[in-house]
Amino acid sequence: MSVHPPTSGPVQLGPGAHAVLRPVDGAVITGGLLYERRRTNADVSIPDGHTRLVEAGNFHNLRLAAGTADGAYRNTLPFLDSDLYKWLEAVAWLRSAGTVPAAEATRLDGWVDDAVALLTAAQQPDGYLQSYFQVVRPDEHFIDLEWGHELYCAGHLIQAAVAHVRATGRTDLLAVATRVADHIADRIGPGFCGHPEIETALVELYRATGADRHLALARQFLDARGHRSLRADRFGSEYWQDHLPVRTADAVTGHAVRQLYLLAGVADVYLETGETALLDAAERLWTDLVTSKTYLTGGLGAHHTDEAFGEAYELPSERAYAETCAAIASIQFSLRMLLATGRAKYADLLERTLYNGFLSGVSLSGDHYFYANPLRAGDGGPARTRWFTCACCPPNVMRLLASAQHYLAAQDENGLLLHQFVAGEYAVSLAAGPIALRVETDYPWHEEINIHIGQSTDRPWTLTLRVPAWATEYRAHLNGEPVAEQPVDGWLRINRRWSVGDAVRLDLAMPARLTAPHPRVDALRGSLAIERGPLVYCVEALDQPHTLDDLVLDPDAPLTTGNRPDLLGGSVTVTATARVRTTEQERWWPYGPTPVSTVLGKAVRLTAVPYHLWGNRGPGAMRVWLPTS
Ligand code: FUB
Ligand code: ZN
Repeated sequence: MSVHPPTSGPVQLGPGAHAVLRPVDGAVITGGLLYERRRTNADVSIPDGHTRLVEAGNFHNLRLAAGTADGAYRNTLPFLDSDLYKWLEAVAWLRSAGTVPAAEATRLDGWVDDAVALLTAAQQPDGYLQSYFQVVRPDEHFIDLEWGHELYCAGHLIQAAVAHVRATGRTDLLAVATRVADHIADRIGPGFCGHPEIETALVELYRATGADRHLALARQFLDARGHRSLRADRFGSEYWQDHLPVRTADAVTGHAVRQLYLLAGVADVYLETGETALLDAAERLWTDLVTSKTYLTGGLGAHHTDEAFGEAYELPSERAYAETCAAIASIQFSLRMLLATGRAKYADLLERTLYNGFLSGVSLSGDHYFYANPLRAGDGGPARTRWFTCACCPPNVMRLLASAQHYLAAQDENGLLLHQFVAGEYAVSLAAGPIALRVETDYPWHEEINIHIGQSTDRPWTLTLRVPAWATEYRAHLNGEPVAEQPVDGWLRINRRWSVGDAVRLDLAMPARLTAPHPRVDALRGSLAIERGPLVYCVEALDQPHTLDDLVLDPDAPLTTGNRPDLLGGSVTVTATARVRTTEQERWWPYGPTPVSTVLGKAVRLTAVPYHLWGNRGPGAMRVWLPTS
């Protein structure tokens, strides 16, 4: 078995980090669903992203800032630079995986070199860098902290630069980002950004450079926030989480992406400082998030107007916002919490979000996107979009997919944990010595996961496997014999002196199942959803023989699964039974003292497809939650 050289990813914890788990660098994805989506990301999304950035004016705007182009600033949003930064980060993670063919690598590296040169030229001598404020509002630096996104852009630049140095060893972009960070530290005073993001980024800068001042600045921003010092403006202080200090807040509020990036920063600062008040806050807010403000898909954000969380249990399907960026931010937060605490529930949410509310954000073809990810759509819509005027989501998808191998496994002093099940090769250096294993699986489509030990040491170590919360039945075997150990808090731990050739097989039974909503979710009363394994299913109108809105699920009829290699790039469908409802519509006004009488007609087959695949065959009606009466 070949052991690939370690590659470096996000969240490279500092040596004194307060982490129960540490990330595993030596992970290489070799097959399966994520492999396919990452290949499309590399072959289509990232190159196409460059074209879109050129077309949208992102490079032009920076050339204006550098004084090497003429014309008007493109777009009215102040944060266009961040789209380029996320794309640069994606290229860095992609290149660090070492899987790009030589000619394509040369093309990508050329684009990156040009972008780094452009950013270097655009940066002011004092370190300031944000094309919008340099070109459009040159006298207003750090004045509009609410909407200006100056620190948000700096955060994405820093993350790109850290990825770049980890991937290439080159420090040119890191030098630009460090000058930006230092300029902000000089100029910002007691201020902070209306859109969190720089906090998590500064901790990464600290990890990459070892310079304490970056960690201190991240903590300074956490301390400053929460005293209503930003203008309340039209959405109130809760919108930017400035109504309460994060250490005392007990509910997630406001703009979902802002809240989740902030929480990723909180977890990061905890990881590097060990301040327990921050961990307590992160755990408390995570609990509020999952108890009453998360969609079944892991999606976050119930309001379109302010891209924000609703009240507790306000989770309407059709107008769910569930922005793709919010799912990504949630995955980033979950990873940090998993490392900080070692608790399996964070890996459970990470999985749910990854395979549902995140993957739905990009088309199978890799060049069309959903910005919002509703759980219900009416006839005719929505269609996936090539790029957006506010294009935060597409390059965010690219950077997450390009770094996905770093979201699968972790290590502690005793051994290796697989918290996600993805075919691949995993190598790590333990105190006991270097070890390596290979995972063969077609998860999440199928239940069987096989793990082969390819390298071990004379000393015992622990292989830990997550038994997901959804898996009510599982079987584990070691070299063909049932494993005696039982899972504890979601982890099945097998400690022994492992030999090369040892094989573990884990079967996570995946019968299709019906899921009921919390009774407080008004919008879902009387409905059920179909799930199988970690996948949420939906029904799309084009698979049904009748109008979607007139199909009533029969909850007592069996669910059957079917392998469909021909459908949507290869998928597993679930078939349920529905009755066709006909309505005796005798009155023109749909309300009255008694319900409009309806009749349930013949039984028909209802075909459900994985939610993340919906909207790949043109716009049309779709439902996750199915009425049962
Ligand atoms: O404000 C920057 C990004 O634009 C946010 O994260 C998204 O929600 C979108 O509003
Ligand atoms: Zn977005």
